[in-house]
Amino acid sequence: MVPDQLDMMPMVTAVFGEVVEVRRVGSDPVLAFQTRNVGTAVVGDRVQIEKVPGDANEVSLRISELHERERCLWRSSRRRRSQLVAANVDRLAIIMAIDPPPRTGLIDRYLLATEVESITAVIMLNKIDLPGAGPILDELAVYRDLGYEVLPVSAVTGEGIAQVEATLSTGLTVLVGHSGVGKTTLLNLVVPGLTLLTRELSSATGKGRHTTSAVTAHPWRDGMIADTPGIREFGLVGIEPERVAVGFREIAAREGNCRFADCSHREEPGCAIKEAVDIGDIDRRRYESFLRIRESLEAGER
Ligand SMILES: Nc1nc2c(ncn2[C@@H]2O[C@H](COP(=O)(O)OP(=O)(O)OP(=O)(O)O)[C@@H](O)[C@H]2O)c(=O)[nH]1
Ligand SMILES: [Mg+2]
Ligand SMILES: [Zn+2]
Repeated sequence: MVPDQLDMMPMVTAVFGEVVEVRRVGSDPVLAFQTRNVGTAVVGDRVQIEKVPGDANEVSLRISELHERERCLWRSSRRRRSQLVAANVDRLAIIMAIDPPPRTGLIDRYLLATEVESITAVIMLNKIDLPGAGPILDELAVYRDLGYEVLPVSAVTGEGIAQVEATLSTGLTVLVGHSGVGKTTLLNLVVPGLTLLTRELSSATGKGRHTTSAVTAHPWRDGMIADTPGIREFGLVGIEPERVAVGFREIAAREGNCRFADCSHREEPGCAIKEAVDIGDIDRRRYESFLRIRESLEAGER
């Protein structure tokens, strides 16, 4: 459940190495030094700040306390084994686009990460001004059937933006997805006066410049919205293979009906999950995605 109001405790909204930006809803941001014995802050961290004792003219601030984290968004990749992207996340906005096209397997991974941490998830399909939106929305219908909000939007025509503004108006939302789907463009459109650099395509190289390189959070109505760098892969962190069903509502809801309590939903007789797939009550692609993620975790993805 996303709270209506963020608490008044200062929140880390950007991290620049030794210095972090901290703000409360309704106040201007301040800069504060990290303190080694307190731990390394990430966006979303709730902190206490204090004046650095010393020269009376100095108004340096530092973090004196880092509060316990809840609802963490972790990820790993080939380059970095595991990384805390943001803490105290209320909502994950999974941004897909017509181009680059969605990868449903990536959506399933994000949904697993949110269900495990009790983070609310919404799915946005951006760039619906481009041709090909119809079939992609059909493909995403399975998520709506599962109870997730699916918002078709276009940052170019403005279609669906009012709904995005309303949906993201409370709590800390983190925008995630592939590079180039339009996360920063959407955020600039929602938050008045925000002018984060977005990716312009260079006609010479066809490669994007100004892709987002850091996590930064920005106030919007009663909440905050954080932009993140686009990802190529979303490696799961700290999830045991046995828990993958937590991320698949349609599987979790039927697990108790399998003949064997420890059913892996692969070859066992009396498997309620396979039966539901066979009669079309569970989407076959989602079931295969479930098996794939589980196998990947069993093979040692961390
Ligand atoms: N046609 C169309 N283009 C869009 C739309 N939204 C964004 N774009 C374009 O998509 C490109 C990428 O946009 P960004 O906002 O930089 O994408 P991003 O997801 O922030 O990318 P990273 O920062 O690399 O993760 C830019 O050229 C935008 O102008 C849209 O709704 N329709
Ligand atoms: Mg960006
Ligand atoms: Zn089973």
